[in-house]
Order: sequence, then structure tokens, then C-alpha cells
Amino acid sequence: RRVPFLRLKVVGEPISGGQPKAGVDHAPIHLVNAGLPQQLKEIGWEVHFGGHHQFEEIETTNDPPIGKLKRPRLVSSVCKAVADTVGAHAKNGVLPVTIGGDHSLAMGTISGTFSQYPDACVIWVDAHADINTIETTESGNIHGMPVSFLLGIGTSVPEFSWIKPVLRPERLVYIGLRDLDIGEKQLLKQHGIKAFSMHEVDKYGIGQVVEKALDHVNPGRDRPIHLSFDVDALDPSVAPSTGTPVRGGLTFREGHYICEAIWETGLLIGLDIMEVNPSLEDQKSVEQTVAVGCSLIRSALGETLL
Ligand code: 4U7
Ligand code: MN
Ligand code: MN
Ligand code: MN
Repeated sequence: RRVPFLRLKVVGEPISGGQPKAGVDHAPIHLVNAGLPQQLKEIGWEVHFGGHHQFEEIETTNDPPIGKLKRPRLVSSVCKAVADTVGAHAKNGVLPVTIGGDHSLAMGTISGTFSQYPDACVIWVDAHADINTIETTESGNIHGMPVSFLLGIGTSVPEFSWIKPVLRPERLVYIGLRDLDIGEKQLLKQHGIKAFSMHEVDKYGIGQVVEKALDHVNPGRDRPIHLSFDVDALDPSVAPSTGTPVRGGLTFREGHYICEAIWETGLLIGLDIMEVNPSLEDQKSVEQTVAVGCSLIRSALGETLL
């Protein structure tokens, strides 16, 4: 199921609405300026660059909270536009690669890929489970909630009713978790969602963890795979410029190994690299984090070490 084209979809301005720190919306331009399109051409991809500002027209002058949810209309309408764009790419046999922006965007990217590949599974690499509902969220930041919308759990919010519950709990697996809210831990148990936390990474090693994760969501190795990678899954020493860093994360190699192993399945149909924030930490940290974002994408798209 290897797809011959890559459309490098770069999302634009208002895409930081799912969390409070400015700057996360500028990640795409930084990865592009760091040479990502050329790097991907060098490993054999045809790259179509989607442009930076395609969602500028989405205006939300009046966007009061719904319950605790912050900027709900902005986040919803941006994600809806992303879903349509990603869905169209998937339909045209183009591999959608989405550079965030914050992780609320995954509501759009996964809705988009699943519109074309309803039998797909999701591998969610993150320090966090991003499964808070309108009931459990304490922060009200929607980047901590996309999974609950995609599963259709929690009280539904009319502003987000365009999101269909395309994801089934048994088609989702996490790798890298280490910072869950109490309510999130309950939701994982309640819905029987498989997760490999950093404890399991330490215990089994990353090779075994990826194998077990695939055995769970993709036992026949025949389902399409959407990889949603939050760079805060990596240790802050590896990816410092991100909004919600948590110590004790994946090493540089562990992160890349996940991407390489998923590429090797030949089943990748959607890729997100989320939560790079070029306005956080010093210049050197930003360059390091941007470079890691680029190299994770290259690894997931078939760059080999030899
Ligand atoms: B990210 C948090 F409370 N759980 O809901 C929340 F700890 O996309 C963090 O993974 C969410 O970066 C982190 O706000 C969202 C918090
Ligand atoms: Mn996340
Ligand atoms: Mn995270
Ligand atoms: Mn984060």
C-alpha cells in the first residue's frame, strides 16, 4: 500500500487555538525553511507544499468558552477545514503529512484519513493521552481532548458534531505516555484502550513495544495506519521546544525507531507531527527541535540508515 506521492500539507495561522502558548502555529514554516521539502525529494518523494496560510479566513471574533473548552469555535472550524483537505488528499492517493500546530488538529487529520480508510488504526505517540472530555478536562485546552472526540465519548458538544466517532477503542494504541490526568486514566481503563507507557518502553525495549502495539491494533498487518506523533513524547533533552514538556521521555533513537518500524509495515496512510513550538526555549533548542521534527518525518517516509 505504498503511496507514490507525498503532499506535504502545511497548516497555517490560527492553529494554536487548542492550547494557550503562542508560536506553535509557526512550526510548519520552520520545518519548511529547515529544508524538509528538499530532504523528502532526496529520498524519492514528489512533494506538494500546501502553503502556510490556508486557514486565515477563519475568523472568530466571538468565541466564548463552552463549558471549560477554550476557543471551541475556532478550533472546530480549523479542524473541519483540515479534515476536508486531508480527506481529499487521501482520496486522491496522496499521503497527507500534517505539521502542527497543536494536537487538537488530529481531530481534523484523523477524520480526514478515516473518511477514506474506515478500517484504519491509529498509533498515538505522546507523553499525554489527549483523551479528556468536556467532563474531565481541567485545563479546557482542546489539544488535550482530540481522542475523546474521535472516539465519541463524553457529552457531545454541538459545535463539534461534524466529528464522527470514526475511531474504535481497539483500533487505538498509545506509546510513550507518562503524564495522564486522573480522569484520563479512568477513561483508558473504562474503554479498554491499550497503552505502552514509558514503563513498558523501559521494560520491553522499543522494538518489542512497537511489535506489541502493532499486534494489538493490526494483528494481520493489513490495516492502514495513521501515525499521530506529538514531539513531547520525546524527552525534553531531545525536543525542548514544545508547550507541555514532561521529563523521562523517549530517546532520539526510540522516537525514530517507531517511525522507521511503521514505515516498514508499508501501511502508513497518514502522518502528523505535532506540538513543535519554535517560540519556546533558546535558539539552539528551537533548531534542535525543528531538526528532530524533520528527521522523524523522513524516518516515517522511508529514509534508511544504510
Ligand atoms: B498534548 C493536559 F492537564 N492533560 O488536558 C490537559 F496535563 O497535545 C495536557 O499532548 C494536555 O500536548 C497535553 O491540558 C496536550 C494537562
Ligand atoms: Mn498530544
Ligand atoms: Mn503531549
Ligand atoms: Mn504538548
